Amino acid sequence: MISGITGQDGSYLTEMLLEKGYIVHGIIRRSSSFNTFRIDHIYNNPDYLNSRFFLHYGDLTDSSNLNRLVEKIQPTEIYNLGAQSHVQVSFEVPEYTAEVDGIGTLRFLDAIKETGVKTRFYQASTSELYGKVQEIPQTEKTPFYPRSPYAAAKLYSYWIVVNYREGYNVFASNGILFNHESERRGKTFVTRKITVAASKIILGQQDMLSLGNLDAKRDWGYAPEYVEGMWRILQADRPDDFVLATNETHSIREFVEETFMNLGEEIVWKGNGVDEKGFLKSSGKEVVRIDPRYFRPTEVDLLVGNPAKAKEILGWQPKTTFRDLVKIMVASDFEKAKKRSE
Ligand code: NAP
Ligand code: G4F
Repeated sequence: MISGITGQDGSYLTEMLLEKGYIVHGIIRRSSSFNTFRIDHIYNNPDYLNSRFFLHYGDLTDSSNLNRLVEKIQPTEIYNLGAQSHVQVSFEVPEYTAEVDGIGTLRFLDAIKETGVKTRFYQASTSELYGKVQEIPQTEKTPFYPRSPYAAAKLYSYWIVVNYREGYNVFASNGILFNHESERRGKTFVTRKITVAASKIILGQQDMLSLGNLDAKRDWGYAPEYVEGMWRILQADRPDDFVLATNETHSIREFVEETFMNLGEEIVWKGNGVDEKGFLKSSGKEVVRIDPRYFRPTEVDLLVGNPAKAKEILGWQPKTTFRDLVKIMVASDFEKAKKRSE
């Protein structure tokens, strides 16, 4: 059973579990427009639909719905990936974010406890928990310091997972995942925003890429590898908490440079602070500028995770490098822009 099945991770996880022979039940939100584009190819596969792949309407804000679904489906594994997952948006809708990303997890865990269903529970915890980092690199033992309503809500989820594990013997684990991206990443997250915009700029379909803080650093991995890590977390002998990360960090500025490099262009930066601009070296055309609208009230300056525990206990390690990740995303977005397919 997967919440957040229509998201980046949900779609990759579904593919992986179906390939392993699982029956997958996904929770989708009712929407006035289509929100299933990442899983339509699975839905439209006659081998899967109504035999091994089922979708149910539901929402993490609705406990009676979650109770009913857990009781009806009797899942052997639950992956709680559903969330208002955008950090900047969480400053605009803090209460809703707390409801979904914090209390939503409690609702799920309590449904397991009250129904007595024997299952394993994966919680999509996050490197945002480290926020104003207390240690470099971050490990499972690094103290948390959340810096957004999103991170504060996820902090509650992290601890309620630990509490239900210790108090009620629920097999519940936290995957503390550092940023992971892909060609399916939502277009308002910075990596995909950059690869989509740069592709369109090169093709003459867009003039400018507006960004916020160029100097924040993230530990970026490739999403399909991270969902495999989620699965491994639930196959472990006992429930526990694991960091999944690459142990490498790069700035947004580097991501921009690497993206344009893949498109055959070099970026030259001029100016400082909000007046800084990025130009194509070949033509002098201005293509990147700073828009303070994308600054956050509190920023997470640097994330870099040490996945040694996951390697040792789960045999998990990332494979895709930063350079390969950018290459994969640019190749996909450039093709889509050429075909004007998204
Ligand atoms: P995503 O693409 O934004 O997907 C989020 C999913 O949650 C979507 O399916 C969304 O449904 C669903 N959702 C939102 N509100 C919901 C609600 N009230 N009830 C039920 N479902 C709801 O996120 P992602 O990148 O796949 O991330 C998956 C999970 O991992 C999230 O919990 C995220 O916070 C966490 N995480 C992500 C990263 C990362 O780098 N990607 C790192 C650490 C942790 P709609 O399609 O209808 O909007
Ligand atoms: O791509 P982002 O929005 O991702 P962020 O905030 O790191 O959160 C993502 O990763 C978390 C794991 O650490 C997840 F838990 C969370 O659900 C989500 O998937 O922003 C990355 C960085 C930030 O420092 C931001 O200030 O990029 C900076 N940034 C600069 N300009 C921008 C922009 N971010 C966005 N979204 N848009 C910009 O224009």
